[in-house]
Formats: sequence, structure tokens, C-alpha cells
Amino acid sequence: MSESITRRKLITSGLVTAAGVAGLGGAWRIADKYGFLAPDHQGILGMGEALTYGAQRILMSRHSLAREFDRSQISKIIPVNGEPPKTEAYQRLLANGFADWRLMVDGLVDHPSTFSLVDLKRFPSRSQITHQACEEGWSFIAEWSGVPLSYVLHLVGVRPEAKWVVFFALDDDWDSVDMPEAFHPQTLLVLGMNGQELPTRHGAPLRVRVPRQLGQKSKKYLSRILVTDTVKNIGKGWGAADPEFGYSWYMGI
Ligand SMILES: Nc1nc2c(c(=O)[nH]1)N[C@H]1C(S)=C(S)[C@@H](COP(=O)(O)O)O[C@H]1N2
Ligand SMILES: [Mo]
Repeated sequence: MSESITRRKLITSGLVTAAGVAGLGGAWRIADKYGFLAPDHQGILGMGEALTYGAQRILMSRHSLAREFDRSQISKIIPVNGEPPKTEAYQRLLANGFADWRLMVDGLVDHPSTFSLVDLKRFPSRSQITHQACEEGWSFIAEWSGVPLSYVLHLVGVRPEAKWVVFFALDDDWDSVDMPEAFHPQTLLVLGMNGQELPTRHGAPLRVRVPRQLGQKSKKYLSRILVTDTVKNIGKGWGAADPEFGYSWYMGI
């Protein structure tokens, strides 16, 4: 039955119609087949999350850009969410100016690699002034500079079967994005903020900025980037730590 609903039909008539035609279970399999299923879907009960993610992925171009602002619009007051990791390991890295820190990039790539801060600073850099909104209700505009994630992904050579890019942080937080988000031109590995080195509390030595999603997705204190075709074996298998605390995996705005 699912074969009678083509990708084109799914896009023109929508997932909800597909659910009507094929039943929820059928719509499910179709959404999964075409990559519209968020990793935290949790079966039929999580249909709402899947529909939000699927619908946005259909309606918004995969290449739509987050708004960029002028220097004059940069916020004077910049809030912070959370404290830098208190672990001894992080404190030691910090004390040494992150000279011993490495970013590991591995998984479904041709050349698993580790990069130092010096390596990353030599790569082509881009700056963007974007809005970061926290789910708690505050937000700010800042200038972020760094290396497009796509540059690093091209360097290590992502295999065709890869579906997700997972970020691991030094405070044990973790999260993931799909391939359109990972290769999106505004998805940045951030080394600097408002013309300065990235401040400790904003994620030094390296954070990611995913400006088309809520601040939660922009993980700080990165240590590893894993390219994979499944997130089922990480944590509870919901694509990020946040869904374990009741948030959705997809944070599109
Ligand atoms: N590693 C890590 N990254 C994180 C968080 C965190 O607790 N740990 N908090 C997230 C949340 S909820 C938000 S809103 C933003 C806040 O970024 P800021 O502290 O630079 O304002 O960072 C995100 N990245
Ligand atoms: Mo947040």
C-alpha cells in the first residue's frame, strides 16, 4: 500500500493526508522512508513531533536561511544558559588555553580525524550576526565567527549512507542534526563571538551554531562530532539528551 503514495504525493498532499489515506502506521513508514521522521518520534504517540519536523522539512526549503542582522543590532546584554563544565578535565584544558584540546571527527567518514584549535583557526572562516532564542523565553543577537561545519565534513569525507551528525560536549550534553542542517551554509563551528575569542561560558573552545533552530541545538564545549546512519544506540536513542527531559529533538523556528 505504501508504494502507492509517492514522495511527490506526500509533499503535495502532506503527511496528514497521507495519514488519512494510509492510516497512521502507514504514514509512519512513508515518513521514515523519505527521511521526515525525527529520531525522538517514540512511535505513534509522538506523531505530533514527526509532523512538525516533516512538515517544516517539506514546506521550508532545505536551504532557507536564518535572518542575519547588522552590527548595530548586536545585543548589549547577552544572557548565558548554564555553567562551563566543572570537571577536572575541562578545568585542566581551560588552564592551558585549550592547547591540549582536540576535536575528534569520526564515524561514517573516509578520514576520521582530530583537529586542534590551531588547525581549526587555519580553516576558512565566516562570520554571521544571528538571533539565538532559548526555549526559556530570552534571546539575543550576536556575531559568531568560525568554520562552516560543511567544510570540516567535506574534509573528512562523509559517506553516502550517513544520516545524522552528532555533537558530544564536555559537560556530557549531546545532540544531533540531519544532513541538510549539517551541510547548511549557516551551520558554523564557532571559535569567536562579537569579535573576541569565544568566551568560556558561551562554549569555549568550540561550540556549534545552528541558527535555524532554538538555542538548545547550539551545543557548547564540543569534544567530538560523530557521523552516523543511526542514533538508536546513543543514550535513549532519541537523537539528543534534551528529549530525555521532555524537549523535542527538532527545535526549528
Ligand atoms: N554543552 C552544552 N551546550 C549548550 C547548553 C548546555 O547546557 N550544555 N545549553 C543550551 C541552551 S538551552 C541554550 S539556550 C544555549 C545558550 O547559549 P549561551 O549560553 O551562549 O547563551 O546553549 C545551548 N548549548
Ligand atoms: Mo535554552
